[in-house]
Amino acid sequence: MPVHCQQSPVLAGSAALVAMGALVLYWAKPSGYGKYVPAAVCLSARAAWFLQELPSFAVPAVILALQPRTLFGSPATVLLGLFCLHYFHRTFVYSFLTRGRSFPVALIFSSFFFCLGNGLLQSYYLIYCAEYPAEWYTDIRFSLGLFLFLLGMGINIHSDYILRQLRKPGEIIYRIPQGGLFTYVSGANFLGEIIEWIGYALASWSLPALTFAFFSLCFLGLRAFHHHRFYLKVFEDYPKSRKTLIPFIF
Ligand code: NDX
Repeated sequence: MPVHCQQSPVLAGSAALVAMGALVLYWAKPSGYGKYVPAAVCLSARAAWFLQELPSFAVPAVILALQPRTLFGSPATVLLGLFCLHYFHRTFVYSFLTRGRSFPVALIFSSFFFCLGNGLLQSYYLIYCAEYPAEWYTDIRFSLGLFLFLLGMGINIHSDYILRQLRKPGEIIYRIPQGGLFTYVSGANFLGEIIEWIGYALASWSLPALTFAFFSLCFLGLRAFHHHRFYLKVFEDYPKSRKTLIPFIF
């Protein structure tokens, strides 16, 4: 373990992600935005997604920029760069394309601090604690993890695109998603993101990444369950063969 790595914040941050994931499942309530938005003070979806996801991009991007050029190309900087890539898309592309409904201001604050904390945790661990052998890029954990990360990101972006095409600009209506992995599951975009963060945890072989994958599985898995239940309730002709999150299984 490098000399300037403090174990305690890494363990505390990872434990917090596990606790939040468990809390999400224990409460098992629909997350109060999108289909389940309560009557609350809201901000437009574009502004909300930009503001709440920004820390997950800005924190690792600044930490990477402060690293000596000699460090660029090391597994830690490449892995942190992948994290930045995901959140660059979520912050500057997804948020400006979304046709979602307004987002509760209270949730934006908790999301902002969630993304700030997760950005700090993943960045701190990779830059100040992680150690990788010289042959890490040829290790099966890195190559399989990178493949899953990119596969999951592709599924996630494609599925979110399908959802966006269900509405004309300004519409706030729900229709049955068709095509892509929505042929098999109601939470295709969530399945993509879960695969992505499982791949990231494999490629970085780190506790913080593993616990973020666990949190995403809990939060998005439950959200897929609520979406599937919503669709079955609202659409009589919802495809009966379609599963919630895992094709042909669940
Ligand atoms: N944001 C991650 N909990 C969350 C914000 C809320 O990125 O304190 C987790 C994220 C945060 C949450 C975040 C963490 C936990 C928090 C919570 C707030 C409170 C909570 C902090 C940070 C908390 C405790 C106390 C336990 C700690 O109108 P609309 O918006 O529904 O329209 C939707 C549209 N759409 C349709 N349109 C037409 N017809 C249909 N049938 C449609 N179905 C959907 O598509 C949207 O515009 C769009 C996508 O909607 P949806 O519901 O499918 O996805 P959504 O949940 O909005 O996520 C969007 C993307 C998606 O790719 C997903 O994978 C990713 O963001 N995401 C989302 C949530 C968390 C996350 C990733 C992650 O954990 N990795």
